[in-house]
Amino acid sequence: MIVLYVVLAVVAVVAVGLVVARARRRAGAPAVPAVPLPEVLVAEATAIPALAPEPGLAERLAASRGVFDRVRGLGAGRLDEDQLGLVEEVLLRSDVGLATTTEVLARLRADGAPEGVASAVREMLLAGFDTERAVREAAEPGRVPVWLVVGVNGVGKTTSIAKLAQRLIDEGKSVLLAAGDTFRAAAADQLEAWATRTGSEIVRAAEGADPGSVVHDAIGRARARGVDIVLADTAGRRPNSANLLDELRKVRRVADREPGQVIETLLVLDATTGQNALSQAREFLAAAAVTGIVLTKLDGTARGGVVVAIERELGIPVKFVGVGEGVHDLVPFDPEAFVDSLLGA
Ligand SMILES: Nc1nc2c(ncn2[C@@H]2O[C@H](COP(=O)(O)OP(=O)(O)OP(=O)(O)O)[C@@H](O)[C@H]2O)c(=O)[nH]1
Ligand SMILES: [Mg+2]
Repeated sequence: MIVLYVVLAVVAVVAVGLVVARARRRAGAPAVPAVPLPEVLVAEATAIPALAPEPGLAERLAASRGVFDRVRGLGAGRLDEDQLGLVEEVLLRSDVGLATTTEVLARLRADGAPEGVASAVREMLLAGFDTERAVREAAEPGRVPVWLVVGVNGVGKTTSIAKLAQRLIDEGKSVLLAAGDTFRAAAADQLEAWATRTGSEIVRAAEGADPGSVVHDAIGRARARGVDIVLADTAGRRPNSANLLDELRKVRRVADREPGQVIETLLVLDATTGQNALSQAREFLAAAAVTGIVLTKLDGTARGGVVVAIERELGIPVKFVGVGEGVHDLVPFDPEAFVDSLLGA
C-alpha cells in the first residue's frame, strides 16, 4: 500500500512538472533562470533608457537629406547657371568635397540631366563607391582575431565597440572586450557597462596600466576560453601627438603577436566634424595601418556627404556608420541605401 502511495506521489510530481514546463515554454519563458547581474552594474545598465522603435535610414539621416531637398526639386534636361550654382552649393554644404563637386558639375554642364538632376547626382555619387568593404571576422587557424579600434577622443570609439560587439553576438559569436584605454578609469568603467549590457566578457586593468599588456591579457583569456573575437578599445587623448600614435603602434604590435592577429584596424571618425575628419584620418593612416572606417554620428549632422570624400580621398572603405547612441545604431555601410536616403524620392 505504502509503495502504491509513493508511486502515485512520484507520478503526480512528474506530471505537474511537465505541465509547468510546457506552460513556461509556451509563454516563451527561459528554461534556465537568468543569473542576476551584480548590483552596481544593474544600476548602471538600467539607467540607460530603452531604445525607441527603429526609424529607417532616411529618417536617421534627415539633416543630410534636408540639404539635398533643393536638388530633388530640380527637373530633367539641361541646367542653367543658377541651377548649376545651386547643385554646387548643396554638394559643398553636404561636405562631399571639392573634387567630387567639381566633377559632378562638369558632367552636368556637359550632359545635362536627362533623367532628372537627383538621379544624375545619385549615379555620380554612387560611382565613387567601388571599394571592397567586407569586414573580416576570421584569423589564421589557431590565432585569435582582434579588431583594434582607434581614433581621437570623443569620436565614438567605445560606443562603436559596444555596437560592434552587439552585432557579432547577434551573429552568434562570442566577444571579449579589451579595455585598452587606460588613460582614465572612467573609460574602462564605460566599457564594462557595455560589456554587461551586451553580454560580452571584458579584460580591464587599473588606470595608467600599459595598454599593450591589457590587450595581451585579453588575447590570452580569449584563447583560453575559446572566445571568437577580441575588440580592443584604445585611448584617444591628445589628437595630434606623436605619443598617441607611438602608443597605438605598440598596442598593434602586441595584438598582432601570436596567438593574436589583428584582422581589422577600424578608425572611428565623427561625421559632425565634416572635412576636419579627413585631416584627422591622415594622421592615423600611416601609424595604425587602418583597414576600415567607422563613421559615427551621421544622425546628428547635415554633413553626411563627407562619407563620399572619405572614401575618395583616403582610399579606405567606410565599413560601418553610426546613426544613433543605442547599441543597435550601427549599420554596415551600404552606398546605395545611403545615397538613396539623401537623394531618393
Ligand atoms: N548621435 C550619435 N551619438 C554617438 C554616436 N556614436 C557615439 N556617439 C556619442 O558620442 C559620445 C562619445 O562617444 P564615446 O564612445 O565615449 O567616444 P570615444 O571615442 O570612446 O571617446 P574617448 O574615450 O574620450 O576617446 C557619446 O555620448 C556617444 O553616445 C552616433 O552614431 N550617433
Ligand atoms: Mg572611449
